[in-house]
Amino acid sequence: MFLELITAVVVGLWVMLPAYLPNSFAAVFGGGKPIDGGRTMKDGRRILGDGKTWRGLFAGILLGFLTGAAEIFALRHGFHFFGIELPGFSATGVPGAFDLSAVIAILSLAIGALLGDMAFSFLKRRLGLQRGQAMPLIDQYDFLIGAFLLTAITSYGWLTMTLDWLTFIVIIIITPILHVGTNIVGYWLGIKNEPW
Ligand code: CTP
Ligand code: MG
Ligand code: K
Repeated sequence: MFLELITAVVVGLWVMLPAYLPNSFAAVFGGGKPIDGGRTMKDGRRILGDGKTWRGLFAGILLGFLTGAAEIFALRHGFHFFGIELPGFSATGVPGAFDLSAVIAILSLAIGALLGDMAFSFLKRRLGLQRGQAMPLIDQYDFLIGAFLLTAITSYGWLTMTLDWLTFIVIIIITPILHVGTNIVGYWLGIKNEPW
């Protein structure tokens, strides 16, 4: 049971890395022109706000893609985690296969994460929350919801083949912990404006 749990944590982190990194790197490389162009809606509030920028979006997508590509490259060279077999991203199930299905899965994890983050910023603005104001649970899960949704749409077969229920539940439990942890570090380093 203990080994199963460790395996689920390692596999979960491995598979979600192309979704986790875009989010953190949007905060590092973000800034500049906001995606909503500064526009407001009828409620008088910004569509998305200054926290969602083109640079953050594209830096995130690029970094997510490069992360996934690096993981595939590592698998091709026989990388494993202390004997734990790591899954690939291709629907063929072959670790290290860098085909169209793998590219689609990686991009879906990265783009889905950033779109989820954007969608919930839209919701936060409609609820009257300022940019950066905390919305517990949503701030920790927005990108994960987006990543799972888009990946389920484009790569459902790969997703169900790769994540068993235990790994899926482990991802849901560790994601907010990781998110809060990295944001506190980002805040100390002066990268994040708020520690959430
Ligand atoms: N960021 C960005 N572009 C994105 C996403 C994030 O530039 N598409 C950067 C912004 O500098 C943002 C930071 O990453 O401030 C942290 O992201 P997040 O916490 O999601 O944004 P908030 O500033 O908290 O804004 P919101 O209230 O809309 O979530
Ligand atoms: Mg925030
Ligand atoms: K967010």
